[in-house]
Amino acid sequence: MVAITDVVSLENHGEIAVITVDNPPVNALGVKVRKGLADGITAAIKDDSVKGIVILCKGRTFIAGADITEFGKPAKEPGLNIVLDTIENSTKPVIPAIHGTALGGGLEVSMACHFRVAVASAKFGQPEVKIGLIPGAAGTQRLPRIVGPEKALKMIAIGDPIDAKESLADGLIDEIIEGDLEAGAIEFAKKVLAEGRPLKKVSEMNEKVEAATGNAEIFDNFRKSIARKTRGFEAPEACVKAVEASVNMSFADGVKYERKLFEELMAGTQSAAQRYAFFAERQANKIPDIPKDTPQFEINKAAVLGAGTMGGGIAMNFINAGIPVTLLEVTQEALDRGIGIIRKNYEISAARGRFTQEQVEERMSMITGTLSMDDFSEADIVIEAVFENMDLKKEIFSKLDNICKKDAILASNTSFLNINEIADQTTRPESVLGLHFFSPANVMRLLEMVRGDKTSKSVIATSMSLAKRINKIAVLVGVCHGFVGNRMFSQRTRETDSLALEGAMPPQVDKVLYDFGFPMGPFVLRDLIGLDIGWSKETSTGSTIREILCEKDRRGQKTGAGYYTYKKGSREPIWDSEVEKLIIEFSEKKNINRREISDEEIIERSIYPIVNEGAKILEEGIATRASDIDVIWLNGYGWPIYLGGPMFWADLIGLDKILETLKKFNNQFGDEWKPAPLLEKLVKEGKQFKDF
Ligand code: 3H9
Repeated sequence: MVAITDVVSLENHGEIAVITVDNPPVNALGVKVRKGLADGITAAIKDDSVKGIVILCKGRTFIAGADITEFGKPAKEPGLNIVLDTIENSTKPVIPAIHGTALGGGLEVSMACHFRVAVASAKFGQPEVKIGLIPGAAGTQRLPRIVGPEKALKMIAIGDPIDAKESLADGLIDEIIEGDLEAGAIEFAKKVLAEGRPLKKVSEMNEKVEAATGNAEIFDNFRKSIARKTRGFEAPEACVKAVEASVNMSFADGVKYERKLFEELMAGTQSAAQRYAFFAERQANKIPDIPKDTPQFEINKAAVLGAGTMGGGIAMNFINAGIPVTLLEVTQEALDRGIGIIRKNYEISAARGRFTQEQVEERMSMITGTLSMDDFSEADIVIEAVFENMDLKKEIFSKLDNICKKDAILASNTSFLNINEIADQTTRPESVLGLHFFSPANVMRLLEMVRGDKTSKSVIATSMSLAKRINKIAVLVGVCHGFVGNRMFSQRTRETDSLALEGAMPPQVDKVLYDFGFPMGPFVLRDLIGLDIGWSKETSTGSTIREILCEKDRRGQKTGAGYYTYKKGSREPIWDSEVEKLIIEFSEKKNINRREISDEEIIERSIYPIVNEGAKILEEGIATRASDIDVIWLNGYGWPIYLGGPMFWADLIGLDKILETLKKFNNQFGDEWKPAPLLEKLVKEGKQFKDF
């Protein structure tokens, strides 16, 4: 075996040369891999004893793409397109042997080869759009030539991978290898040689793109189909344009056009934000004082206390991951209702073709309903999801302490309350932590993990692994009222309420924040969640607009009216003069002089206090890093990923500009606007949140 570079080697197996890439963790196409591939192929071509070439990867996956950490830095030679030309122009067949994921540049390498083989579990995709880019090494030109422009549009502009079976049917691979991949790929290469198969150069396969020439409808229809989902994003449209070029331009011109679009996106802030988010999510897993080898507990059985919307959603996460759940309610009626809703959710998924009726039954068989906490004695983890009442939670944890086995993790789904107080009700506060799921808990990916003063490292390490298993993105935070997400969010709620009273009616505020990139405005969101959460008729004093609306039985979408009204069966908010009148009267009663409020002020008033609170949270050590706060906002609060999260966005806007505005509002509106000392410090030192 010959080492070509540190990470690429070459070994001849008779007449077949095998080039092996070994660049953990995901064999990304860093400069050493690119150089190794180019030099390895050149060496194999020069070697007369070699008749065919196989490209193989060590470790968990085939090449999973370009090395994203190299992006935004000066390019190093050889560029990937040069490597791909070397491969495609080889006079000897080149065949990638694919396992794991051939993604991005990895798929582009494969498509420059003459044939492709893979194991049955392999996946293939061009996910660049998810980091705000388009494929940059001819992927937008080669993929349509193999799978056709329509399929290529989906794969490139949406970015989801396809499996080996589908790839075989589409001609993206030539054979699925059963058994040993390397041996199978060598066998395949020998077969190609024995049969004297002509070398397929994808760049010259024009049949599928020519068939679509002049058919602009393909692209128009596709644009329409993704418009809603891709609102605000730049990369999807660039993907469509590049695939369109594969139909309307020569291969060489298409590659040049693709490069231009790729470079424009690479230089923009959206891709920078999306790449930041990619690494931020992975960084959140790493907790400075909890090493990777921290001992963990086994989690095979879960228990959930409370079968309401939240408890039911939480239970579904475990079931989906194959972990059986015991679900507790106080009455048989509530239990039946809760389990009924879970079944209904699964049935809806089955009706949409996500899984079979048999799988619905299989999942349902993993839930055991109970009215007795004694049935929690075998659970490895218990999650309490009852309503937010400290006394009730204390009582529950004291009981759990008596019933649950030693080493069981005792978690509360509280979204505001003090985990330390709850933990102190038990004789094992080290086993207690907060696991704050977001509604709907079976859909939302964020899990805010709250570390109590005494929570053990093993409990945190186990919970982090468990989060991955149940497909959540976990972020560890400390104890404070509302933790990170809700503490910051309540700043926005306060300000949007004030804005309405000062002159910006809900439709204006909603439009500004929707245009900013949130999935919906704050008042529409409140109508959706329900205005009556935490409200009761008995204690209502009509002291806020929300209370007045609830008193009028305008409790949100579910009652057909909240801030807006809704026609039966429709989610379309309709502005209502009655609410307008009510807000104006309320302003008058409070002696608030209504005025015209600019859209710019709405952004400053509703987003800057989020940033300011984030700075306080960082300073207090409630969040480990600014990027953790951003992961929370991206995955739990609908912050648009192309703006990176509030802390990333603040760095982009300029901390000095934000500080200046906070000071202005501090004079105008009072202490709530006092700038966080950390913000002042960073500005003074010319630093950003990312430096903290
Ligand atoms: C591209 O290819 C552009 C081309 O058109 C060429 C243009 C010229 N680079 O996710 P995991 C790290 S753009 C650098 O936890 P999993 C990751 O940070 C690229 N590092 O594992 C993590 O590091 P750490 C197109 C990367 O098993 C570790 O690998 N490709 C890259 O759950 C493990 O990652 C993509 O967008 C990378 N490309 O999932 C694919 N990828 O351990 C992006 C991963 O220090 N990657 N790392 O935290 C993925 O989707 C997933 O990582 C993958 C594995 C499915 C591969």
